[in-house]
Amino acid sequence: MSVIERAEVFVCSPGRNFVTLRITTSDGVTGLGDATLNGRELAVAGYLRDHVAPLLVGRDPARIEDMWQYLYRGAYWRRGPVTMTAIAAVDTALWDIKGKVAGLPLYQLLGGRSRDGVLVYAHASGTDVPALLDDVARLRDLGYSAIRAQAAVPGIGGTYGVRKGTGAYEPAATALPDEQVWSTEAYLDHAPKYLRAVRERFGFDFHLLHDVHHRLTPIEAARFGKEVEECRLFWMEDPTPAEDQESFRLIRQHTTTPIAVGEALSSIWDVQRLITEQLIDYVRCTVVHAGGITHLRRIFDLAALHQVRTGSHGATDLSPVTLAAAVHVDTAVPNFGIQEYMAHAEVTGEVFRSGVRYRDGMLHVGEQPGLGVEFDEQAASRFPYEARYLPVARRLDGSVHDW
Ligand code: GCO
Ligand code: MG
Repeated sequence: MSVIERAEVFVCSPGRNFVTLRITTSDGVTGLGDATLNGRELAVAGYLRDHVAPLLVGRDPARIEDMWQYLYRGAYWRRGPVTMTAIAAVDTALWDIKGKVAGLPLYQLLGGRSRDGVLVYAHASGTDVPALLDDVARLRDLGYSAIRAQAAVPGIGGTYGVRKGTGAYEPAATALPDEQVWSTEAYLDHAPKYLRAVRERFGFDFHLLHDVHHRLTPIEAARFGKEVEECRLFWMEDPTPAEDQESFRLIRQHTTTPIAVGEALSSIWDVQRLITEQLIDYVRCTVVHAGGITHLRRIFDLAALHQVRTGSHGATDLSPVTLAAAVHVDTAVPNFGIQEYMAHAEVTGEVFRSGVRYRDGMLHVGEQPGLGVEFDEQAASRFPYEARYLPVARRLDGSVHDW
């Protein structure tokens, strides 16, 4: 019987930090898992190296479900982003191995194709409204039929989610957390205007999305959702923090603007009520932060029962390993909605070679066995870890705001 021989953790920074787990079996088959938790990378690397890798050696790599239960129940300490990201990395690597052993791409192991391609949304942003409109035009020319729009809010300096100049969108850019200013009043005044400007200029023949980044209270989010109904958004994302799932009921009572939540949530229990009580329309959990393919499928199956569709997180702080795994899952599940897509920096491709391809507004998985991603350890060693943090938001009076 083939057994797990090695589990190695690599932390590298080709363009941004990534934590990668590589499991090798006694037959010489390798599997990859992403373990990147933006701004807390080394916590997961340590969890894997110190507390998980020693438990894997000698075990059967084919028993994926059992391994998941062993790591989740066995730890005693349940849930939480660090634990769930570590479990996700092991789970993803084992699915990769299973695919390679079977000689099949991952989506085939998940039940085969439900669709020919995976609809993605791209990111338009602008430091002012004309710049945002130019960016939307650019993405439409590239063939995207779903576009997220974010513009800087006047009078409060840098706004999260808005690219500076022509640089890449980079959510974790500074060695210590940058402290940004936030004004709910200014945002609520400005955002509906630029979303309307996008629709006025380009019409309704494409999906328009917007990310609120957890910055509103439920009643503010209700007002915002109501005000932008005429823009017919595909979704408003993270309108309010989601620890209190019940708080979404208030938003729901006031608006038909669809709601998407889940990128910062890591287990089925974190979205259970949101899903079963139909308080959201899209669940944005993804492979890396929600316990891997095994657990994500459980979340998506629950969502399917309640007419909630998928909309997996896909920012560049998720490695190409996660993107590939997500696109395999997206290809297979019946209740797929949309996939976030933000192309990785070119230099990331020196370390991770992925079979995922963009074409005409969609992503496509390759037919390579498993995930179809290769990791170049030599190249990775040229890009050592660099401390990088997400910004912190403070209100005009200096107090910390929700995020
Ligand atoms: C998105 C996100 C990202 C996250 C980032 C956190 O919708 O893509 O909100 O910008 O904030 O991935 O690490
Ligand atoms: Mg988001």
